[in-house]
Amino acid sequence: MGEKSRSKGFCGWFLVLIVLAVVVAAIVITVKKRSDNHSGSGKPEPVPGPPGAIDKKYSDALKVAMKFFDAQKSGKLVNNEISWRGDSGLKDGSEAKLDLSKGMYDAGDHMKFGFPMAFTATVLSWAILEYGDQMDAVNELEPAQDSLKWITDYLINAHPSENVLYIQDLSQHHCFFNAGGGLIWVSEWNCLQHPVASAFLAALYSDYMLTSQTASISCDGETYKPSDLRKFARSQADYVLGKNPMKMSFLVGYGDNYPQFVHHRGASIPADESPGCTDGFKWLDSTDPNPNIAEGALVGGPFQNETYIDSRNNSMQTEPSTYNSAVIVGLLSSLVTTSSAVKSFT
Ligand SMILES: *[C@@H]1O[C@H](CO)[C@@H](O)[C@H](O)[C@H]1NC(C)=O
Ligand SMILES: *[C@@H]1O[C@H](CO)[C@@H](O)[C@H](O)[C@H]1NC(C)=O
Ligand SMILES: CC(=O)N[C@H]1CO[C@H](CO)[C@@H](O)[C@@H]1O
Repeated sequence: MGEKSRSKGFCGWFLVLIVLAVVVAAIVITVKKRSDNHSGSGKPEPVPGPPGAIDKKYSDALKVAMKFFDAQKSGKLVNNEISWRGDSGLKDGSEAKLDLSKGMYDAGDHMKFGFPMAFTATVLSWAILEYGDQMDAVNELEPAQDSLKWITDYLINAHPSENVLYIQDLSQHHCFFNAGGGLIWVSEWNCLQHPVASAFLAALYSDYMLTSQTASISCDGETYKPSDLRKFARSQADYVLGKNPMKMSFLVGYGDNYPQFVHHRGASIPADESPGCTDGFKWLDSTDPNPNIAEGALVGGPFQNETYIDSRNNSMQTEPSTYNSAVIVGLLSSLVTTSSAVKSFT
């Protein structure tokens, strides 16, 4: 307690707010940059240059993370490579005479929430816009674009006419903060969404600083260089991938030790079963690990005291989501090679 932890908490919040503010700036700059070129203003663009050397750790993790989108697809699956997934939601929207069969289930249940899906599409498209070349360098650009289209196909159909949008809202979970050790920690429920999103934005901001040749920024009396922001981004990614007191990777399928009791209907029910809606609780309550691996799932993550209870009924820690996947894909794309901007300006 006392001054120190409070000011730490403040600085953490401040950092989160700064990186969030950058979202708006980055979108404006990116859009402007594109339209400037199209209008032929003749202003020189920052040259992104070729992606640098590939970092195997982040490249492997990116390949794993990208797979979760496939596990979440609704509708008639195309080139499905997941043995335990099949077609679903084929009649969605039929009551309204709309084809809402595509889109993605947002988390462990069979729910297609509009706002999380829109968030996922926004972050994913943003990551592609910023780091598409990095994704391409490790053959992950096409899968990313394919997943994005799977969502936008749904969203476009869900918006059949002006002022009409078929959506479902998601209630907010309570959040609190206490800036803690290595991991930025904001909320007990799905805690990893915050550090991973902050890390993605920090990596991006670091690249923008390099591109605009900004030497440093100040936060709460501290000065941060682009390399500091990138270091922070890496620290959060490394924590998620296993560099933590639990020695656990929170990205399912990455590393040797990852969650086995992911709160995920498809992963916890044997593929040859076809239970009714509420029959699934039989498997939820089972003490056996999931029969199917929800590869690429980024689970909710640890408590503030750095413990993780790997239990299917513990959804605040063990449930993955597509919006988690969008931010981890963004973060890993930014780290997958040494930033091209770094090369250009050092
Ligand atoms: C860690 O925190 C959780 C959630 O606050 C709590 O339930 C659990 O008992 C704590 N574990 C330890 C070892 O302190
Ligand atoms: C959740 O599961 C764990 C172990 O699988 C069990 O010990 C605990 O009692 C369960 N809690 C609830 C609320 O069902
Ligand atoms: C990236 C991009 O679109 N570059 C274009 C910008 O505009 C010039 C001149 O119109 C084109 O030659 C570039 O290909």
